[in-house]
Amino acid sequence: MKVVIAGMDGYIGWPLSHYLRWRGHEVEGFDCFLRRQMVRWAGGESVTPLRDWQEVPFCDLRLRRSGSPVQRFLEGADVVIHLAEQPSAPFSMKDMDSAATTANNNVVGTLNLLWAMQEVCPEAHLVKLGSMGEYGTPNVDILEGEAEMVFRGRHDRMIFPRRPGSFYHASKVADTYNVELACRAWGLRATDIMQGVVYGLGYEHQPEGKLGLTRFDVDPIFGTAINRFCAQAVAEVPITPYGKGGQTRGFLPLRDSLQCLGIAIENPPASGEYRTLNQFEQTYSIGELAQQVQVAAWYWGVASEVRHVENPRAEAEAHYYEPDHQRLFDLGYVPTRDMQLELRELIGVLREYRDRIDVEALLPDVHWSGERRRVEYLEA
Ligand code: USQ
Repeated sequence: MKVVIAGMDGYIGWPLSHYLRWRGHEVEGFDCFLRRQMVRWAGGESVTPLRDWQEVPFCDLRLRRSGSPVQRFLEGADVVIHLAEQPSAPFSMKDMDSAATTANNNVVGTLNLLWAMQEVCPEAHLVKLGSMGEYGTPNVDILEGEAEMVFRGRHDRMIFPRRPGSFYHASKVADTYNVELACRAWGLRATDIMQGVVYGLGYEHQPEGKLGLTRFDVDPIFGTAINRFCAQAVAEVPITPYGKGGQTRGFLPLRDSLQCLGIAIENPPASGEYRTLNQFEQTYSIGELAQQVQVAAWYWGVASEVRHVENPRAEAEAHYYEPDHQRLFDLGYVPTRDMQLELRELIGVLREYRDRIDVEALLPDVHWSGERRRVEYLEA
């Protein structure tokens, strides 16, 4: 199939392009390098060195005009994978400008892509990266797809309710409704992936069989929980669960994210169908993950400390969490390997880049309340 990846320069986009070529697909892609810029604005830098940006064609999804580069890229596409979004919750909660940049980049970019697909490749399959964080942590099970609604004796089926925890996650909710509408109105076919938190940096399918390494951010704006915890262990500073550490999320290794996206592509929905896939391997609490990282670090002889810090976010720190995630397993998803093996590999690679981890910049200073100050460690 001819696959076009919007956002090919990112954490998932670049390894995905290699994975899909290895699966026999013809892959093209583009990026506007916003992620590289924003990480630098936030004072961070990928721990792994980045390839030359000229290896990926430039195209900005937000710039829409007839005959624009976006449309030219989409000509003849069987699948369009949309990863070209600002991915950070803390960035979106920093200030008004960051919230607006998030909404503009994500919501307007997605709308432009939808209109371009409707014009150029209406039969193509859109695979859109959403987030498990769209649902929040409701006190009921989270369904995968529509929910039966019963109100005052009448029934209907509607998209499962959302309660996003940041303006970033809210931008993904807006995307969800826009993509679903495009399927109903124009007959587009789409898979909306509600992805959990991805961790790891290694991927296969490289020339000479070498392990590929994707970009790896560990700063408090663009780094995510497990990746940050591993970097903290390697840098020999405390691992920092926020608050009580009972926050529970779905997680999956990068390799499994690639496998799941491949499965979604190779099993498309029907024309006009809007399909949701909840994409994660297993749920863990943040406190459990800190311990898992401690154990993996110990394999390398590194004794790490876990110290809780005050939680800069507004989120439940102990809650019910039961999201369905059967559909990908039914389509053939087989988790690649044990979390400890993945964490060991990750920590082993990070040890080689130890000097590139900026220890001074690891504690967050963006609070959901609007405050800007470094968080404090909590009493043990
Ligand atoms: N957390 C800590 N300590 C840290 C970093 C994070 O305790 O040093 C906690 C957060 O408070 C939160 C949880 O870990 O409760 C997850 O935070 P995160 O920064 O790893 O991930 P999140 O902000 O939720 O967003 C990430 C990706 C986003 C993706 C999402 C999937 O950046 O693109 O959509 O994971 S999910 O979380 O399921 O929404």
